[in-house]
Amino acid sequence: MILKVFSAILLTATSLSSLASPVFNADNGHYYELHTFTDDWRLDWVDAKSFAESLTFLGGSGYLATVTSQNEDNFLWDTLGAQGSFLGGIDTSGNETNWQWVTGEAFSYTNWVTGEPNNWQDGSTLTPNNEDYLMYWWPGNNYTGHWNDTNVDSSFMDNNQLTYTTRGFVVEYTPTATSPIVPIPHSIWLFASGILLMLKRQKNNA
Ligand SMILES: [Ca+2]
Ligand SMILES: [Ca+2]
Ligand SMILES: [Ca+2]
Repeated sequence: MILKVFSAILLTATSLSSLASPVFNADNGHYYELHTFTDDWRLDWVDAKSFAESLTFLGGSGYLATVTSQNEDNFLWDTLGAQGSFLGGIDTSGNETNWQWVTGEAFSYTNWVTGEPNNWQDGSTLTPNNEDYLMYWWPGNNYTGHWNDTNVDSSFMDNNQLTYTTRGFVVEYTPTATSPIVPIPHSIWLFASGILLMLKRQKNNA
């Protein structure tokens, strides 16, 4: 019985610690994690927002990342490697006059690619949805580290091929707990279950 319980705990510990840990930004005390789309898993900006808000870490709810300073911007691009990811900005006006962060923080710091936001091909046959959602652009001349407005799922037709400009999204956490929860190393669980096994054998032999 005890062994069964320990096996269950061991299994739980293994699956918990296989999750990627959010990355800490010492400048503002926030944590960030990159979620990358696959061939089988892709979300539009609205669903990515809901997904982010369903997550918690250290007592704080997740949200699509808000980039409110040069430091945070540099951290996301350089340390997290967030190029090509959705961010938590939305143009609620549809005409570039009311960009907002999902958290309600002031949309005062900006870092657009020159010429963006540009509502590229809004409503055309290439991109039926309007460009009202924020993403990091990809590295390149004048693009590196900068922002682009894209449509809700970042899709467009490229030579008759459905193509997406985003490869994922960034979740940010503002922790309310003071210290990270340190996962118990596998070796300790293995050691504990080994001891229990040994005790059981001794009892059976007695
Ligand atoms: Ca932020
Ligand atoms: Ca727009
Ligand atoms: Ca654009």
